[in-house]
Amino acid sequence: MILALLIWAITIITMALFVSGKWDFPFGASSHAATVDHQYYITLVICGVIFFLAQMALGWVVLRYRDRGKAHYSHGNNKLELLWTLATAVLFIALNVMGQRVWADLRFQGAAPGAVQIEVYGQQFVWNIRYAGPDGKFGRTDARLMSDSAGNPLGIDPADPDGRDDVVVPTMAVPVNRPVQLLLHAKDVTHSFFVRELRIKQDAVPGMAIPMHFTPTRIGNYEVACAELCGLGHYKMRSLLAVLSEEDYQKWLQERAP
Ligand SMILES: [Cu+2]
Repeated sequence: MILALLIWAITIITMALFVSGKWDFPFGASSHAATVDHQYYITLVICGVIFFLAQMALGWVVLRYRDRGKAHYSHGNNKLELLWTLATAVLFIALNVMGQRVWADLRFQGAAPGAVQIEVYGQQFVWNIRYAGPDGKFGRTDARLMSDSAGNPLGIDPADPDGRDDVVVPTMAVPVNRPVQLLLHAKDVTHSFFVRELRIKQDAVPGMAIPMHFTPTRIGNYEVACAELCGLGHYKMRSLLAVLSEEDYQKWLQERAP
């Protein structure tokens, strides 16, 4: 009897914590945030209702059959097993099909023309952000020229004129309401570029250049965190993303010109 009450109590407290909204997402600051949140809440509500009913039923069975005499052993039921396996499969496949639309759009479709082009490089344990500078062209890079101590962590080739005005900084700024095209790289191990308010989380994988785009809709400072355990210093691998007005963004870029 105590076990049944405990199961019910834990279930109700857990549900109440979710419903209270205390640990909800922070506000969304990108154009796709509402779609991601909508998909998340559909999943949460469906799973929440099923979880609640299943736990309540579990408590009821514990209470109802607490005397050994009432319960009897059964060999299982193939029809029921088939039913809940199929129901679960249909539910999860449907949720995936619904969710992949926004996921794929941000990764497989390019950003709108005129998007701000930014390269993101993850390495143990910092982020380096590269802008193409006034010429709009990224300079050539060469892994053999990479040197943190010489101030060239990305290995930009000094012989290439396209690279001379490239801006490489440890923090990121983007103009509000303009599409941004990111290209993610990793120098050593897998990292993950994560900004909560933008609803963006994407792995940066060594040897790959992974595109991703978004449009920031709210001016402010947001934390960039590494969301992939990448070594002993993983906890301090963070940066800052500033969403600025177009004017402030241009000023920010100019101040950092080499
Ligand atoms: Cu990392």
